[in-house]
Amino acid sequence: MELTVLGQDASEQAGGCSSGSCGSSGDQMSHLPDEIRKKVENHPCYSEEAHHHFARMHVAVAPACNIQCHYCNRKYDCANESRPGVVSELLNPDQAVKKVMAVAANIPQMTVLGIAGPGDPLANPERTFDTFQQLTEKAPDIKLCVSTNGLALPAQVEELSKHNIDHVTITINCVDPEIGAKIYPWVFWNNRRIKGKKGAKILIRQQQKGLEMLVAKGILVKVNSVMIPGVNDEHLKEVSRVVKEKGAFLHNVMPLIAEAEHGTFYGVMGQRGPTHDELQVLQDDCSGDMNMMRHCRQCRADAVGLLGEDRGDEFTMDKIEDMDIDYEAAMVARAEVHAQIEKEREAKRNAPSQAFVALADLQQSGKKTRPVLMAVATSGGGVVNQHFGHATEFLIYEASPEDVRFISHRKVELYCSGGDTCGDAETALQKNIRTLEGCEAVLCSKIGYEPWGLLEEAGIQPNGEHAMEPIEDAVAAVYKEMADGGLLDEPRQVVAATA
Ligand code: CLF
Ligand code: SF4
Repeated sequence: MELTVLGQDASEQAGGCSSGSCGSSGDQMSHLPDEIRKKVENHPCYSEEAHHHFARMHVAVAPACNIQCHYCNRKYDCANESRPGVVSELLNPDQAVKKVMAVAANIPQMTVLGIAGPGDPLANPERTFDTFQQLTEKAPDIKLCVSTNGLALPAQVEELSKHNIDHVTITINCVDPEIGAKIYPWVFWNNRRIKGKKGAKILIRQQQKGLEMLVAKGILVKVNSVMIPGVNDEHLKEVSRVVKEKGAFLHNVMPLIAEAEHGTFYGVMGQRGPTHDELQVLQDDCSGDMNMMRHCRQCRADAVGLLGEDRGDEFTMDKIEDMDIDYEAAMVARAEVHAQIEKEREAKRNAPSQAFVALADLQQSGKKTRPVLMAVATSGGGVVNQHFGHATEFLIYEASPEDVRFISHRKVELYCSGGDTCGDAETALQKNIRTLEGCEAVLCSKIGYEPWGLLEEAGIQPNGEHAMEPIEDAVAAVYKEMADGGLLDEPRQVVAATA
């Protein structure tokens, strides 16, 4: 059997990277031309491996929008990048630049500034480009990124390229106007509101044209698609094929989030979002055609920090006013931190992969074992380093005899504030355990007695033995332990999750 670790040939992997499984991560970038690799290697969205190390921030400078999506009610941030139901404080470009400088000085891992709302950035070109212009001059080490619905994109491609923007996300939910009419009730085009299929046709045409123009300019394009069961789920495979053919670099299929309390059309009409399994199946189907992003956190339009964490509260405008920022000194410190991170990543790439060794042993033993999902608590760095009770999300990995691959993340509620209270908030804890349904092990740095017991009751084995180890190595080691213990010879006995 051919052995792959993280989707690579064993021959590539021996002595290679042990991190990341996203189509764009780690050594999977080794086939890319240098110029493109440089653009993605420190971008937390374009590289799954980089998202363990580098942070992004958004500034909410773009209030208006030029289309209507059925998953948006405009009270909140643009749901093409954000979870619906969160609202960002609108900033003017000067405030936004001040905020970026403050965050860059305090979070040296922040490498990317994105504009993703709260409306559509290209429907607000003056505010968006004023912000980019100022940042190009004042913080040249920060990569600039923008996310758009695509309607105004062709008209702005030239301007985007002048501002040195290397990364553009277009949300493309369909390439068929029939389907588009079920997602977009109208678009605002040439000073008129154009409804239904006709409007969707214009939007699709603009998106496709914009994609082609960006690719022709050498700008990397990520395509976001919102998976809407019964509306565009099957069709997204076709979308993936088309956008790949046109040169998109990465496809990010995100789940629809529709709740009645958000007041969106879909929410009120009871349109459901996909289950974890449905999303994973579609992502796997689309990944045959192109690189898939599986680590998107659907961040808000003013998100700050590593993906999955939100440090926005530390950088409100009133707090920033009191900060004394020396950006030149900060640039030096940022460069040092980046060099240190790069050193660690390089060491990791060059270290023999323990994951590879564990799986190779398993294969040599000839045992037939089934794939297993495991949840991992991490606060960054690509290692298992978080207390079970301090996790607000778990990364989900699938281990099999062939590879260890990143699948998704699942959000949970913080139920433990530390110390002796760990495990007191039973209801939240039980809910979190239900969220981990389907997983057979959870890897963390530490865990209290009570959650340990409840996890075991739910058929999920807690494991704190691999603290500070690289995630893939730890997952592979636990998989091998399970296999050696004979736990993977039979199909899994499903245990009802704690109610
Ligand atoms: Fe922001 Fe988007 Fe740029 Fe990333 S987010 S504009 S590409 S810097 Fe990233 Fe957040 Fe997902 Fe967006 S995790 S919502 S994909
Ligand atoms: Fe809302 Fe974004 Fe759609 Fe505009 S593009 S309607 S802001 S989700």
